[in-house]
Amino acid sequence: MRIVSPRTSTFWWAAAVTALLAIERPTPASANRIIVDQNAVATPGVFTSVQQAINDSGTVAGDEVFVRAGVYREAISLSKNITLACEGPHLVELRNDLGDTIVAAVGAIVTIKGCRITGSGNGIVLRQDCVATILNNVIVGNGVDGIASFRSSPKIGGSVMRNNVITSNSYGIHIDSARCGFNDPCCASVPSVTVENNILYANRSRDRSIECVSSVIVQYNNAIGNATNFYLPGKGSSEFSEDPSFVDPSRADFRLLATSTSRDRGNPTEPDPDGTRNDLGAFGGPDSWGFFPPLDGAGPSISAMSVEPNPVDKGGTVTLRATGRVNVQ
Ligand SMILES: [Ca+2]
Repeated sequence: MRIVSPRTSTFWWAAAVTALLAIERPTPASANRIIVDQNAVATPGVFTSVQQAINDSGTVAGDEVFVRAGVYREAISLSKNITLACEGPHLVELRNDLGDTIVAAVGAIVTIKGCRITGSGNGIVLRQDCVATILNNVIVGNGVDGIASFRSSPKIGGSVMRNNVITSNSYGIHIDSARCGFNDPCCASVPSVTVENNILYANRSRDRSIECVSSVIVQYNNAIGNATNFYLPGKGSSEFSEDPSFVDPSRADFRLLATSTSRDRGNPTEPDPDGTRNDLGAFGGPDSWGFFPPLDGAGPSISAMSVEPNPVDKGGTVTLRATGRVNVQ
């Protein structure tokens, strides 16, 4: 009979709990995850300010700055080729009441996902030659535009804006230039921009105005209640204007009701974590794994779990395998 000390037993149990709760896609082995938590005590590798985490000399290209729940009032400059990931757009608000909230520097290659972004200026500004992947954000109530790239030749080709809710801004998406027009030769070498599975809702001006890219793919977006819907480019064949049926937009709750017709309407090649077709907006699509399903109490519930090998030698390594089911209400 094997005798296990209490301390070792406690450690193993803690490891099991961590494994159960870690319903998150792990960061690549080569990348670091730097934690920002305004409720934590700052220690090496844990920050209370987003910008401090980005600026830290230990944060390098390929890393992920991961922001835990809270309202973070600061101007954020993304000057490194990193991922800025929030715990969820219902949990984390990035807010700047004194100007633009997130500015991606000239030449930056960035991913911004899972955040609620608001402020007095633009929500996200992409400076020249940026390549931005903007996923699963709620970009709401900005004094100027939701996503903006203008005032110079933007050249943000290759950028992707997918599964966001963009609402109550001036323009929802505003990609413009004093130099270049749509399909202008000066932009001919710039790769395409993709805008899909977004809900563009009740913006004060145009839902989107996208110029100065060699081509733009717009598909599976729902645009409704903006001063102009499907402004530039025009409406794609897979796009529509229907009430998204948010849970409670007056309280910034942009999850979809069970009856929403924006469920299961996104790009069929980009399914939700439960395997169903993509739900438009910030709480659907393949990158919503950290905060899917959208409604409280919907799971996932663990239906089976095994520990291998069992028994395991003291100091040995076990593998936990769990089967979970997501109950979409
Ligand atoms: Ca779905």
